[in-house]
Amino acid sequence: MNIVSLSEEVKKALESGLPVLALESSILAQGMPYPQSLIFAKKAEGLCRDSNVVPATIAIIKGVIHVGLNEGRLDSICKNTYVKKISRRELGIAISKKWTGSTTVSSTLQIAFKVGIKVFATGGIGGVHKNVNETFDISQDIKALSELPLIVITAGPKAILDIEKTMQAIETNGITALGYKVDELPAFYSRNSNVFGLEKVKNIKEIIEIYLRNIELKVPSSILVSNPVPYNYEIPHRDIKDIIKKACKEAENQKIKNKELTPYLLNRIVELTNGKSLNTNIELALNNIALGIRILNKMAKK
Ligand code: PSU
Ligand code: MN
Repeated sequence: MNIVSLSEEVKKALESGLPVLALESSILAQGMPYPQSLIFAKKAEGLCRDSNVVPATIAIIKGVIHVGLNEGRLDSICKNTYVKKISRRELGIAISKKWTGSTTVSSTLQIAFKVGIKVFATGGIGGVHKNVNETFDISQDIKALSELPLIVITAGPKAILDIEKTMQAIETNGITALGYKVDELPAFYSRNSNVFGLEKVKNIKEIIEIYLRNIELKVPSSILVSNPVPYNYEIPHRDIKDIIKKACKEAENQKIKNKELTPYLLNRIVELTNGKSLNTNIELALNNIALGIRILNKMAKK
C-alpha cells in the first residue's frame, strides 16, 4: 500500500515540473479555531491557484499521508475533533497506528522533500522555548530545517519563544537564514525583535541563487526566509509582551508542556487579544504564501 498519496493535481504538476507549494496543517488543526481555519485554508489555496501554483496541503488521514487535500479532507482536518499533532519523529508511528493527524513544520518538510517539492510556506516556525533551562524544550523544526534543503518562508519564530536563543539555535544548527528585505529576525506578530543575524536579501532572485548554490554544494539545510508581517497587521512587541507573559504563566501553572504547549499558548493569546492575534496570524501566513508563490514562479522561468 502507498503510504504517501498525491492528489491528481499535485501528481500532475510534479511530473511535469510545474510549481507546487507545500503547506502544513498543524497551523489549521492546532493553530487556529474552526471555521476561521477552513476559511484561511481555502484562501491560501485560492491564492496559489490564482497564480498557477498548485497548493499541496499535507496531512495524515487514517494512516495515509496526503499531499494535496480535497474539500472534505481539508474540512475534517480544520474541524480537528480527533486530529493529532504529528511531528517528524512520529510519522512512522502515525502510519503504523493509522492515526489521523496534522503535520508540523518538521513533518511537512520531511514529506515535501520526499515527494520533490522545493518551496514551503508556513506561519511561524518552532524554536527554543523561554524556560529552556528547565525544560530543554527546543522544537524539532530546528533539526528538520537543518537537515532538509527546501526554501521555507516564515514570519519568524513564534513570539512565545526565546527569540535570541532561537536565533542562536538557527546558527548553531547550520541553517541558512535570510531576511527578506530585513536583517532583524521578525517575531511572528511583530516586525521587530531587536535580534539581528539574518543575511538581508533584496529580492527573490537572490533567494533562488543562494538556494541553487546550497544545492550544488550539497549543504543539507533549508534556506529559511524570514518575511515580517505586513505593517498594517502587526501587533508591536510592547502591545503583546504582557499577554504572552500571562499565557506562559498560565501554561506553567497548569503544567502544560511538550507538544501541547505551542497550541495552548497560541489559542490563549487569541482569547486574550479578542481575536486580534488570529487575524495577524492569518495575514502573516498569507503574506508568506504570496512570497512562496513569487519564488516558485520565478524559479519556473529560469
Ligand atoms: N505557526 C503558526 N501556528 C502553528 C504552528 C506554527 O502560525 O500552529 C505550528 C507549526 O506546525 C510548528 C509547530 O511546526 O507549531 C511547532 O510546535 P512545537 O513548538 O511543539 O515544535
Ligand atoms: Mn516542543
